[in-house]
Amino acid sequence: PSLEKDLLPLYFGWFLAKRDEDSLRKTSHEFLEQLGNLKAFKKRLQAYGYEDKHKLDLLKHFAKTPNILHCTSKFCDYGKAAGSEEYSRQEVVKKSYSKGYTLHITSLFATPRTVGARVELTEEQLLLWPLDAEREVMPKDTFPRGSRAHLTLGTAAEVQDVQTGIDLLEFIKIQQAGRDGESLGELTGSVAGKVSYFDNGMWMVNLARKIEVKSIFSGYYG
Ligand code: 2AM
Repeated sequence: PSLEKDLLPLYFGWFLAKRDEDSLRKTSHEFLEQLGNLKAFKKRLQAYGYEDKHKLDLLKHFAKTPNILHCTSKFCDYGKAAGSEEYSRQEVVKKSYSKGYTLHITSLFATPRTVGARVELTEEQLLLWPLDAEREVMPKDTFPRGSRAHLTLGTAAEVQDVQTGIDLLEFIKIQQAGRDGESLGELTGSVAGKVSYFDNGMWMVNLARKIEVKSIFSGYYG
């Protein structure tokens, strides 16, 4: 056996191709602009910590955006995170490394903490999804595999990126309990779709047309 160990990344995931990344950032702005302009949204600002509708600019509220838009498959923390070595040793991970994948975005969501895109993984992509990805952050609940798959589009100041997947699972948990949110309007254009409100400042638009983005499966070592 070799004395050398493989270097483990901060995380593995699907990284958006530059053109699609630029375009998704614009889509995210469009989403926040249209959402922020909805009458129903303006009436429900308290969850975002604002009383006066003139003070809340969602683009400013989500002060931080990721340097590279990506969908994390496995957070390794350079090997410190549980299961990261096992994950990276899998044949499917090695053979998929640096391969191209199309990601399908089915909805966009915003909470007082995060703004993100829900990703619907294909059967092939699910092979790269850790068995315990959902349980890792919500141990008390059960979810269909891949429920947590998402792209972080932005976070409020002081909020960590990891919160986006937790927020997404929170939406899904409410849906699993049989509540589909309150239908409170529609967005148009590139973000066309019905808007649902789930209490506590949780908003989701189900996209009428799924957004497809090109990506490369790889590791981030920075
Ligand atoms: P994200 O996938 O929701 O954007 C580097 O911090 C990347 O790893 C970010 O993309 C972040 O969140 C993700 N990340 C951070 N901590 C994590 C954790 N404990 N579990 C899963 N992903 C995590």
